[in-house]
Amino acid sequence: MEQTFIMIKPDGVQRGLVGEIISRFEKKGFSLKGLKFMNVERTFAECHYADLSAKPFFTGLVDYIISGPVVAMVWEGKGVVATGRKIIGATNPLASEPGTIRGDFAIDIGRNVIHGSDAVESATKEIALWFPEGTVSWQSSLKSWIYE
Ligand code: IDP
Ligand code: MG
Repeated sequence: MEQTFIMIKPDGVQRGLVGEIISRFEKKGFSLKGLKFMNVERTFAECHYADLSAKPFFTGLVDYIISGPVVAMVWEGKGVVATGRKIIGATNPLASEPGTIRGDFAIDIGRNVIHGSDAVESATKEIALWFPEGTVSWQSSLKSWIYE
């Protein structure tokens, strides 16, 4: 089953959105497979965002991610990578639809509350980076009520 990496950024934590965000993924029917509350080192954040290292906002982005604790999660389910991105909304919250997490809770692109993997390949890389110890193996007893 497909998995994605979701991270509640420091602003999401500070603003008390952890429960709300987890709830949206849970209510959709996705399964939580990994969860950590942690501070990240600068070099770790640089590694996570390595693809953006040439961007002018890179240093500011890394400063933002290391500015406080984050919630790192792995969610599992059919189509969870693409649907997770839809639940999150567009990168710039001013363009995110109402009903999405960024559309409902954010304004600035540099304070957009949450990260989600953008493809199955990047999800695999990000899960390996953030959860080198592996994830939790379990099966929700609701599975047959969510999948036909
Ligand atoms: P994504 O988070 O929607 O996948 P990316 O393009 O991968 O968007 O950018 C990663 C993160 O970098 C964004 O979520 C946002 O926090 C930040 N970011 C992207 N573009 C800008 C910008 O133009 N100014 C400031 N921060 C940006
Ligand atoms: Mg991205």
